[in-house]
Amino acid sequence: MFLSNKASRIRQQEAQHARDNRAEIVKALSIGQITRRDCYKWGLFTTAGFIAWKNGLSPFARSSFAAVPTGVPRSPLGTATKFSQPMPRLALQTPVPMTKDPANGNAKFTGIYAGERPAKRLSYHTDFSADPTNANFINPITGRGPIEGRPPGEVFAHQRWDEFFPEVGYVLTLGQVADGTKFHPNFPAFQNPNSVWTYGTGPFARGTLPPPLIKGRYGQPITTRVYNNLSTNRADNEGFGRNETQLHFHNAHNGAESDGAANVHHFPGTFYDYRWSTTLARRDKTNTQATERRASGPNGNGGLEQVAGDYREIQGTMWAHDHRFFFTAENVYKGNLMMINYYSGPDRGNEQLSDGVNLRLPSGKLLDYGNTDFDVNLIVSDAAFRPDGQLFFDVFTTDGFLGDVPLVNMAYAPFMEVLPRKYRFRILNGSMSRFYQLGFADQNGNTVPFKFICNDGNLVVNPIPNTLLPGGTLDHQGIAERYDVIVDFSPFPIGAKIRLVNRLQMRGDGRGPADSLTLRDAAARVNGDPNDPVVGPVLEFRVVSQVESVDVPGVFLNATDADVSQVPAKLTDQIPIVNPVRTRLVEFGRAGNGDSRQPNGQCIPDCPETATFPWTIRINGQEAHSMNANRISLLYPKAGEIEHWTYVNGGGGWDHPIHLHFEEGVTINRGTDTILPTERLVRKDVWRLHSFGQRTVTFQIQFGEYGGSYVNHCHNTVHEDFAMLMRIQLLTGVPGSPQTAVTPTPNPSPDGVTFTTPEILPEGDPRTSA
Ligand SMILES: [Cu+2]
Repeated sequence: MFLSNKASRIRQQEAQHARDNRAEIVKALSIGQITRRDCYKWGLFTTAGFIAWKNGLSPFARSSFAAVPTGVPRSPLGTATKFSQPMPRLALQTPVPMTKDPANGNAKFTGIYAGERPAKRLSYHTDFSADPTNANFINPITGRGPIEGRPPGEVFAHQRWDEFFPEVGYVLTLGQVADGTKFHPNFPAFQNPNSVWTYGTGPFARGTLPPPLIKGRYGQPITTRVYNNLSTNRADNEGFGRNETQLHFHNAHNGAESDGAANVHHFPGTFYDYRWSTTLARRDKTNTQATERRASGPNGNGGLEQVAGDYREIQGTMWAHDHRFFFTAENVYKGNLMMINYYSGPDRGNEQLSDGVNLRLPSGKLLDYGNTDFDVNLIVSDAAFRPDGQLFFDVFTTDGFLGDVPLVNMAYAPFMEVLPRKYRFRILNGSMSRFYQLGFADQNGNTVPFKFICNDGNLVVNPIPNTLLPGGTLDHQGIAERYDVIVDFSPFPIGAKIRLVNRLQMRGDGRGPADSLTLRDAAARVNGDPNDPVVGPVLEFRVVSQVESVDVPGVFLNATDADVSQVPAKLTDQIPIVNPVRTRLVEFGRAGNGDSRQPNGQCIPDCPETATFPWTIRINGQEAHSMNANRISLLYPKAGEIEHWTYVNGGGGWDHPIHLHFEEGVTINRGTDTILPTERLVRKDVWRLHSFGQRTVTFQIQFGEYGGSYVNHCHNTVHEDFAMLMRIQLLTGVPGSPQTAVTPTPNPSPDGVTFTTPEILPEGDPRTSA
């Protein structure tokens, strides 16, 4: 249907009006000018808490206003055009060595961070609790509460501290974005300091874009100290985002105290020490003497440091992001994310070194490991902007939030110069609600071949050619999923342009994917589909004869250089499927009314005043619940027990990419549906539960080495924040540790953490249920 220009203009104005009104209400609520009660009184909320459909106030009124996915006027692009700015590489962070203090076993930062207080096994909150008047341990910005956000005592001590003693350290700050930040040089406005919250390097820094990249390696544990340098005033957020954070290292094998999702958010002025252990899974069960060469990390000098554990569990492409319960979507969207690559003996990030273990995947050869000249992290996401050019998020939506501006590494539709040779791309879906289906197309819209090598950071046994995938492109990619692919540009002449193209349309309400265009059709929509500008090409590769090295700046790499990289026919070995100790059934849906809010109106932790909770999770067919940090929905009693879990989409037309923290499952089947080769027997940590077909998945899982409180949730972060999240309790700590018992619930406040005793759903506890 075509609207007259005038009708269209009126709708745009109505949409803008509605957005302004909603923004005003949120602001007034956040600074206490009005209350929820006022909203009911004025008829703005229904008793269920939804914003009523009134004068265009409904957030669900998208399609009636504007034919773009945000439901509001197109974001202003100024004079910016696609493919007119170079793609920023993620901001590589440099660690300092850490040394052990023989006097007390603390880990001392060195170099530029020598002035930092040491990292310790026990949180500084422990010292604060012992003497709340000692200024050394008090939040220096607010003068109240502990200086470290990690909860006090043994339960939140770093597990296996001496065994995984940190050898390198990073100091980062989550802060207001630096002055002069734009998503494209020709966009109309610089971002206000509170429009974007990102990581900066060093203590109490401003945030910067692009997001950071950290290179980890097996055998070299890391401390990452994160300062919160946001305003102490919650209302200083440009309409969305909560000034409290916990940083989740998405699926790295870490103790719960460092998982960043144990209800341990911390406050402006404080820091939190995360110990990223680089533990290889199964170290207590398999290859315990570290005799297997493939279970290893690069030692920095051409050799290997062998570690205990199962080489088939090696992880590579990962990321980290905010996980403040009930505010994750707002915070991650605001820029609170980074990527982390783990390097191992087989996946070394060096394409030349030949030792019988290294796979020599495309990467580069100037560095011993972790070359990124030909191994490129790509964060694909979508955003929207207010008419004044500031980043915009709709805090009222519970279905999903779609932007109308495609970003790669937080830059608007950039280009990247490549040499005519093989490249590896590590593609992360960094959106809040959007699914992608990405392919590579040449200038004529023809499919450019690729090989799929990793799913969610896990090597597949054999590379999968794109010809085995629907339409010659990647499968749907849900939020937080990572796909690593190899593309060979060598058939192309200098000057050729190849584009990364999104061919997946979303339903306008944000609930999930709709139809896929053909790659050719999508590639032809250079400026985006008229109904959804994020469908179409999002990144352009330009084949050139020379590029400067990013690994060793000043060195130039040429098209005539030999490509010594390899893509072996076999990358790893299959983990077999065995008979499980037990099975579990987890249903993600909208059953019941959502019980995140207690009878007194409070959430644990605190949630937005306006929040309602349509999303629920049901275990083994019992009552459905929404998120409550003091409720354990699923308990895993004993390290090493192999279970089979089945996830089911409860229906209703929403798609859910479900993320399990801490361990990857080996995907067994998709119920009676066909399973693609990129999932069949493949290790994953996010599984898409579609609404039409592919509604279920069964996988094999086991936990070990660490224990504590983890979570399982929908990674459509809008669903997650409206409480499609449950707590998992692992009793899998080392014998004798507190992590063999149920974790008391930490309840963070600006004055410190208090603990409560969680309830445990009987249907999730095999110790008591049949
Ligand atoms: Cu969901």
